[in-house]
Amino acid sequence: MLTLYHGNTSVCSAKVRIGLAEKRLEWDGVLLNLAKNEQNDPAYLKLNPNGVVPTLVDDDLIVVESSVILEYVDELSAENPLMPADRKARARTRVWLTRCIDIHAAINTMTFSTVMRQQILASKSAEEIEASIAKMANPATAAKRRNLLENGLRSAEVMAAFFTLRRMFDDMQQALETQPWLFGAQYSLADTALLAYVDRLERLGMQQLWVDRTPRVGDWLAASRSRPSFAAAYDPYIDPQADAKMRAGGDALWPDVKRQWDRFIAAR
Ligand SMILES: N[C@@H](CCC(=O)N[C@@H](CS)C(=O)NCC(=O)O)C(=O)O
Repeated sequence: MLTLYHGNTSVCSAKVRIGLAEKRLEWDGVLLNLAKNEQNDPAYLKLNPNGVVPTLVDDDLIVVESSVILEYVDELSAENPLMPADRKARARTRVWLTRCIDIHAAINTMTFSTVMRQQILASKSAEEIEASIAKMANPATAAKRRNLLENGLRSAEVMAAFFTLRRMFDDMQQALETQPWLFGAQYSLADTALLAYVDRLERLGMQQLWVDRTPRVGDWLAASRSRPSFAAAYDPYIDPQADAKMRAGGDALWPDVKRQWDRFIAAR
């Protein structure tokens, strides 16, 4: 039996849950409370030394990195294949899967420089914040979190995130101009891999990032969300109140995000 260590609202956990649902595979879940830092408990760090979710365990095999997990999950059965059959499309899919490392970092930046930053600063003292950051296993992740909480949208991380996201939107738009999914008529691994990231941006109230320049991204998001795999991956895990709070926080911060985005686009 597969065991997935995951988090309710974690984007890369949702990404794997979507893949498991698309493949219609049985799995056991171990939910970690990220706000309580359970991802940095010594027992979990033995599975995932970076102190992050998701982690998939299949008997004696431990798989980390959500894109690697997705590809592994796809290979577990020949039914409902997500990897395209065409060799070039497979190579292009793997490029998207590799880009997901940067894309995840960009989504983390947009989350913790805006809504999560506000929620954390409003609910925790400086000492509590520092104690929580000090528990993070990976010093690079801890330094980034400290930077985002200190600087918000002024952080240089935000421009790096915009660079990654603009490329993602542009490449998605180009692919989706002539076809419903990234690799044609068939929903595939690349669609599965990107959905949770674009979904998070929408929950952060940032849909205007694509509405004018790359509108096919919005159509693709709506079509992806209408698949049963999306409901399976999200409905049991999303707290509607927390979700509404995230959207309201994002809407309030949108003018600040837009100002930075416009500055970024103008400089290109
Ligand atoms: N590149 C990794 C990123 C994993 C990651 O950063 N996961 C986040 C949740 S989406 C996490 O566990 N964060 C814990 C923390 O920030 O302390 C992957 O795709 O699996």
